[in-house]
Amino acid sequence: MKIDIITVLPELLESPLNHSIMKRAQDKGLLEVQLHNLRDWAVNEYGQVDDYQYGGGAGMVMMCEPLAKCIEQLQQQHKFDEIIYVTPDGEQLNQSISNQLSLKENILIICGHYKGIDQRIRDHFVTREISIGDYVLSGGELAAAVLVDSVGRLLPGVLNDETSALFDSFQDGLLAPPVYTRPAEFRGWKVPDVLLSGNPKLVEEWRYERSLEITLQKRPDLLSE
Ligand code: 6GU
Repeated sequence: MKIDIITVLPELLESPLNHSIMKRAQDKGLLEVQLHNLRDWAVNEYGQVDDYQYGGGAGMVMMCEPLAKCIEQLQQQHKFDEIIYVTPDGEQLNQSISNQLSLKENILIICGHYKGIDQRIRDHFVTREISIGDYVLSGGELAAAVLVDSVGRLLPGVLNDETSALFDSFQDGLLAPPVYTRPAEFRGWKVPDVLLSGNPKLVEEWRYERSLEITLQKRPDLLSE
């Protein structure tokens, strides 16, 4: 899978996308992420990519021309399955959306800043708008990093048995069960006996029951969907 990202702050994305599992995905050739600095398509020598909004009001808006030119240049390299604008007024990201996106070949993500991007880019290029939750970030970069991480880790071969996505919270509509590691007793706090039983069937049953219990307790909305 290839993900292109248009941003005015590539530095904000470099670190999160080049460590741990995202790094492994790219090293293995399963995921390619390419950052594009929108200032390379600026309208003048000062690197301008934003301007005041029509109708007045505080805050700058990212201009059509740099975005359109950048997008069109990237479109000459390949057709995008989705052109995603990350924005607080988009549909809220969830595991099901990440699963869907993980099946795509080429995705373009546009990160907004200031008051956002000119509506005409949304109307004429963007195919999907995604938010990562009901709060406002200073720009789309951190949201894009979240999106790429949640999608990238689902690509076949990225995770191994130990990190398998199959047992993640949400993957089966339930929250994950509690986990424990050595020692079996710490300050008198014991690991549940069943996990030491060596009986995989009992362990699996216990985990499923804990998952149900925890989901009912913390996120009953997940069970009624
Ligand atoms: Cl995608 N962008 C910004 N700026 N803020 C957000 C968001 C996105 N999702 C939640 N808050």
